[in-house]
Amino acid sequence: MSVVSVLTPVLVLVLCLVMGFLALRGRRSPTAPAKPWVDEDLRDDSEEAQLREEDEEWVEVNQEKEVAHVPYSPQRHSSEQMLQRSLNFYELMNGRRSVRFISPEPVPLAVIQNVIRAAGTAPSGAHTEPWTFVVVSDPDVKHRIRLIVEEEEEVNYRQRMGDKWVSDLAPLRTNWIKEYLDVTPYLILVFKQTYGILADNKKRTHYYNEISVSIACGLLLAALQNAGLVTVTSTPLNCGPKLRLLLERPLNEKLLMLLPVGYAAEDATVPDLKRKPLQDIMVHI
Ligand code: IYR
Repeated sequence: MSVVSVLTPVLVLVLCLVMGFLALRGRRSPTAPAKPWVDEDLRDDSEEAQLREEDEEWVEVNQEKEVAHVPYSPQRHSSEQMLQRSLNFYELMNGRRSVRFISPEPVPLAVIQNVIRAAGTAPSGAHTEPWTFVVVSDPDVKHRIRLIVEEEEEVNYRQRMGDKWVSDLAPLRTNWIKEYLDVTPYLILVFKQTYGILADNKKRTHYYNEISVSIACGLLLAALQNAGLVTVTSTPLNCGPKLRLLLERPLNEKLLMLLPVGYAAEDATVPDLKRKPLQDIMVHI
């Protein structure tokens, strides 16, 4: 028997072992995507865009509505008043912090309705107002949301986010356990509507829907701060489809943000972060 034929089974075995090892390693640490923070569910649906061409179900945004243009003269202030008002508003907003320790103390629903009214004043592409704010106070639904979010976030922290992201977050002391989802009086789940559905079931394009809803979220945060309430802008990666199903939202709605809302807990703490000074964020030309 030649040396080669004696060695062949050994070589095959070694080859199998190496391939098996590589396969297992690949499964344990899947290659991290280039941008792990991009939620697949939030991507603009390219299939939908292609269908749009042939689909006769779509209508022009303001097809049937003749919109009148009316005079508009907003209130003006003297320079001194403007200076004072802008400083007051800056100071109010500078006191805003992302808070993860929220009190269970009840908050009047009318306040939540008003902050959502304020969010709904945001500008939007072609005035399509592509937002839905789902307010949850039912303890059972809040708990189910918590279970969905914690299950996904554990996978996010352990696998999807990767070491660099997790270590970048270390100063914030966050993890996948989200007690605030059970505790806070309200959860506001902000959905972007990727397209509109009219009463006759025709669809209409929601231009810049993610930017529009993000602006609305900014106003919502300012309105909460103004009311003396706190929140944390959570964006639970990969939870969108399950939460959409749980909350019985239609397919054109994608979860952009989940905001637990209430008073700050008495023993709440926040990381001692500093904001960039004006000269680092403003360029005057
Ligand atoms: N969504 C996770 C992780 C997280 C990500 C960023 I970027 C933060 O600024 C904070 C947390 C979580 O909510 O824990």
